[in-house]
Amino acid sequence: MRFNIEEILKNLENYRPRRKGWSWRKPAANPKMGAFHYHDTSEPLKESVPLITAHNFDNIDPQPMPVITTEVASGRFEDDIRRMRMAAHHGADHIMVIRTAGQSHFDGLIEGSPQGVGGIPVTRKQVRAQRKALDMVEDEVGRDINFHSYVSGAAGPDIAVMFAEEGVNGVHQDPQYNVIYRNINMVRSFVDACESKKVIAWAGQAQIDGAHNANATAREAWKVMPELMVQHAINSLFSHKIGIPKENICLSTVPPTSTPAPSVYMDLPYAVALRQLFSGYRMRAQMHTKYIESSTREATVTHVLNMLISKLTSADIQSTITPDEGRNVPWHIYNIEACDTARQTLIGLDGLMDLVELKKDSPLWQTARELQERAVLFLEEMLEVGGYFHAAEAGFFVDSGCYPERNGDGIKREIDGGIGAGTIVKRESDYMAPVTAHYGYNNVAQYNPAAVSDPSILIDGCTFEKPEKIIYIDELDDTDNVYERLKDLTPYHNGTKLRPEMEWMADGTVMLNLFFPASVRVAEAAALECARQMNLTDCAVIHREILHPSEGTRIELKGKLNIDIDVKSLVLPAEPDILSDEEIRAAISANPMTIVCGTVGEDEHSVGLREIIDIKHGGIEKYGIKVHYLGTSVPVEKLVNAAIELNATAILASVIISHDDIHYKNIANIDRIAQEMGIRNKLTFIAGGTQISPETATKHGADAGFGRGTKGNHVATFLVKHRGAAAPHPA
Ligand code: Z98
Repeated sequence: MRFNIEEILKNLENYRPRRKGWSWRKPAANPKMGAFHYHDTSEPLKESVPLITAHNFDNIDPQPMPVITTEVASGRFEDDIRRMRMAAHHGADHIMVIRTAGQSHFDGLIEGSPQGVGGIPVTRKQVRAQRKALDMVEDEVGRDINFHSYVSGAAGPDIAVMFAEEGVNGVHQDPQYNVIYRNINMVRSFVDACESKKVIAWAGQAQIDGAHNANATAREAWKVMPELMVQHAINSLFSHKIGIPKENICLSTVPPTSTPAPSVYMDLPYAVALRQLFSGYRMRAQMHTKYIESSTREATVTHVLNMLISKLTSADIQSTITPDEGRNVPWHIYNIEACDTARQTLIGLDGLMDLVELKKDSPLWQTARELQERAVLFLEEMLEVGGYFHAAEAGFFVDSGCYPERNGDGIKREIDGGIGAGTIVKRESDYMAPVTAHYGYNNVAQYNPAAVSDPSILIDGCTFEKPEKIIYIDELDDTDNVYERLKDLTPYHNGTKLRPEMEWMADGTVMLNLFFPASVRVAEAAALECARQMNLTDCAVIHREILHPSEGTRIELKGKLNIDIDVKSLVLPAEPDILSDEEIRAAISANPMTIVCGTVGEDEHSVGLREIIDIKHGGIEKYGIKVHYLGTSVPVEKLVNAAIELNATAILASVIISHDDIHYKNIANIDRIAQEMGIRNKLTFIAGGTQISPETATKHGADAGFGRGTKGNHVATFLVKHRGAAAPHPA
């Protein structure tokens, strides 16, 4: 059953999260699944969509140990809910909601669910609706789903409080992100971070830092390895000192480089150095994004190499980023593909470290040591210049030299500059705030000594203890709200109408893959013209790739197909009735079967028949059927005689040549001769060939006819069923 979005939106004002805090996966109690023994798997899901190849393996769906993240970035929360559910069934248990508005620029909490013009912020309403939906998803998959967004910007502490109230389980929080990337005043950012981190600690949330952004911003990403460690160090120790337990502090680590660089040779020593320096903290591994462009193939390899590093070292959370960040196509399919890439790779690498070890006498350790030394020197120089604020002012960060080299191109921020400069005032000596999870001194003892450890008793509990005190504000805008967005979509939501979709219900978006023997510019123009002639609107090229400068270019294009399919009007072809391989094998083993076959008349085309027979391509031999292949141009009498001699169950006649209807005439001949010989009712007679229509073949006397697209299992299923039916042929 589909989720009913309107039902989820009902009564949101009274929704309360049913749990708080982060959940890690539990190791599998049973290391066996199907035919296999696993080494580092977690508890399986109650309901899931296994990997596409799983049908060959009893549909098992082993789950790796790291929490798997998917980034949901379409912005429309009502559509993201459906994506979250799909992702959870593909193994994601960490749903990160990307705000599409650059929310760090807002100086307060936004209410309702506005889309605005500059993107979509995260609001209480959407957090509530999504957390409520995720409760339902948790029940389906039988695993906790961690919900996550960002505590950054000038409104960071407001957001932190709202997230703690609403049961958000994980957050990014790193004041360095504000300073470097959003130019928010550094003093304000660190003071705000103290408040936010207290709240994060209270809510039991996992915290991810922002160091990876340096890697994604630096001119040459691999040069900032020492700085990345410094950024991790600043945020990790700061957070721990404020009260977040180490096991909830996650370093956001990204392999510093990408191929065609010798990436593992460079990334592995970095990964080792980081894990040595920060033992006790958690690793959130994310693929490198700076060099991701628009090829899903390329991004997938980057992702897989990232997971190789994770396996060779460690990862507590494995992120999966789709190429969205490079080309703004935040589509359902890419979330699901990336979750599957993670599941497939991590399970594929199960037990790796039981088999291999990192070579002791290799450059690995030396390079790791050197990186650590560079990071320590960086910290020492920060102390020399007067601490973080002065270092940030002097442009220490995101400099493209590998410290201690400097290129002088670091991002410089002024201690007194940026958004919110001058807004920090010293607390009065009798400052008092009757709230839970508050940083710094708080003169509550004068009112009630018990309030020292629990200040909110002074107001009979704050919103953390008394959620009924939260003021829930619904949509404020009459035209820009979820109900308006849902209005015309009922037939799509209830499944009576269909329109193709990539991110939002019935958005009409489709993707075309085209190849032209032309240069990029010509291919692009040709692709757009094709799309126009296919009646697509809003077309844009989303990926271009030269396969050869003069032989051709591949183009991926998106567009909108504004047509509706009335589901009732669809004519669904009957499902082919195919037995499973196991069922066919069991039937043949219980009752062995011999068949004779050949191409008949003057027909030399044997390839199709061989494909139906040969084990190599899944032919009927693989089920244990004994096949006597009589060759090509076999006279029809010979086929029938061979069937009698070998006491065969069936004749398979391949008839390709069709002029003068010779193929059907030969079918009729085989039927007639078999009847004359008195064996027709004991035989199964199948005719096959590219020009064969099943109906005409049976009209001419065959028991079945198989045309184009036939596979061994189709024929084997018929053989088993027809023998089982054993209805005597009318003489
Ligand atoms: C990730 N792919 O880390 P705005 N704070 C930190 C961030 O890293 C980010 C924000 C805030 C990345 C996702 N990260 C991008 C430390 C963003 C976001 O104001 O919404 O842009 O803040 O998973």
